Amino acid sequence: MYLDRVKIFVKAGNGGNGKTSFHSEKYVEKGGPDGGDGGKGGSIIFVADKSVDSLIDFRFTKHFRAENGGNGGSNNMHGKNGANLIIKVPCGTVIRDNETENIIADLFEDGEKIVVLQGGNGGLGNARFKTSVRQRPSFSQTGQLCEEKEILLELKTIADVGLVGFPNVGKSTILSMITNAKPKIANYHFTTLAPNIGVCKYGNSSFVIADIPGLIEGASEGIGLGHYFLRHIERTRLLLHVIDVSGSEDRNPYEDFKIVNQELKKHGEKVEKLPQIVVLNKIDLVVDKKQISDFKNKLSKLKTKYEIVEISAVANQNLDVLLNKVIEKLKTLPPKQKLEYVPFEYTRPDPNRYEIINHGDGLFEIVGGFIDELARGIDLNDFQSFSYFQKVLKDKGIIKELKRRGADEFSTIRIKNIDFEIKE
Ligand SMILES: Nc1nc2c(ncn2[C@@H]2O[C@H](COP(=O)(O)OP(=O)(O)OP(=O)(O)O)[C@@H](O)[C@H]2O)c(=O)[nH]1
Ligand SMILES: [Mg+2]
Repeated sequence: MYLDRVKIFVKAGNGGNGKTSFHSEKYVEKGGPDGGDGGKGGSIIFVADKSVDSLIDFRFTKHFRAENGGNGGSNNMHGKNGANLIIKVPCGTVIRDNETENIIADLFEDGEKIVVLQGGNGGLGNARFKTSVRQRPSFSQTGQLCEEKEILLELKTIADVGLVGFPNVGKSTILSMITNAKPKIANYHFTTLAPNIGVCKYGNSSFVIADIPGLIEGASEGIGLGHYFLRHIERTRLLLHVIDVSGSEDRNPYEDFKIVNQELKKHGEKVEKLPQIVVLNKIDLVVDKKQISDFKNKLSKLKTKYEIVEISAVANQNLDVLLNKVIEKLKTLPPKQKLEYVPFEYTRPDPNRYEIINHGDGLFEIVGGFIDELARGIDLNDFQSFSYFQKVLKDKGIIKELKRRGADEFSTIRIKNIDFEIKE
């Protein structure tokens, strides 16, 4: 099975918790706070790797989690940072957020990487909350939690040249003759069931060429193997439209040419507009040369002008002519390009923003990134922690804002799942 589109789940590591502890030593009473900070969680990083050529590794492994940060320890011991998780994908993998289908990255070049999810920050240990008036803070902060995200990996092969045409016309044979690829070749339709890629080295030039399954009438409606695999030639620069000009299967080569072009058109503008070199294959089987001139005549009457090369792939006839043409043509074409997209990023709520929601009946709820962050450090059963929390609300102007919105000492203030009252 060829896998070129797959959903997976990724999660960055949570931050480790800060520690609440006090220095203890024989004969030393009431040592100061010495709780260390939690470590940072590992991030999820994708990297394009040329040694990976499909998404098959993701067939059964669907969940990827980076390591959590370690908790802080006594003696100001910092928690261990969680290891990043590096996930290798083939060059040409487009990474999307599954929910919105927004593109996060198009990993194009070997070694290109992207941090898709940042690991959570570690919580601060109680030593960090020591002030002149709070000598022995009895609270610390918990680590930042990270959500799991569902992402979509889609392989859009990067090749300079794409081979298209009806089944059995000799596409894979051409690939096998001009590259080191060893595709399956046989005298029946749909021998090729998934894209094959090869590198053609010729003289001082080289290019990457992709062979995809044959197209038949109705491919865009899913007939045959459908047009599914056309995504692998979407970002080629040039197509070789291969024709069995001998009509060896009692087919009409010109009809085939029109049908395949129709199917390319239905797949979309990008593929339709790609320049084509028309490759008339199997000339070794052509008895009456008129077959070739008829085909060429018909082509010459079309608005689009095509370059035509006559070859026999099995007899290795004129393949050098073809290669010279391809290399010359590629020189005139724009380089391979990434998709055009505005990169989508997973963001955490802004840690400075908050919002007050008046639910009526004296209930006010405060939400937002500022509250998320603050809530990591509150233990309402702890007097000190609660006082610290009220102070932060006051310093930030939130108490004032609550009052302006109509809250008084009888109102219930809610953050997360905690209710409390304003204390003067
Ligand atoms: N006589 C002759 N036979 C050829 C030539 N090129 C390919 N063939 C034969 O045509 C048959 C089909 O070749 P493939 O290369 O598998 O064709 P394909 O276009 O990849 O076919 P699908 O993968 O099924 O779409 C094989 O039996 C080849 O040996 C040629 O130039 N001359
Ligand atoms: Mg084939």
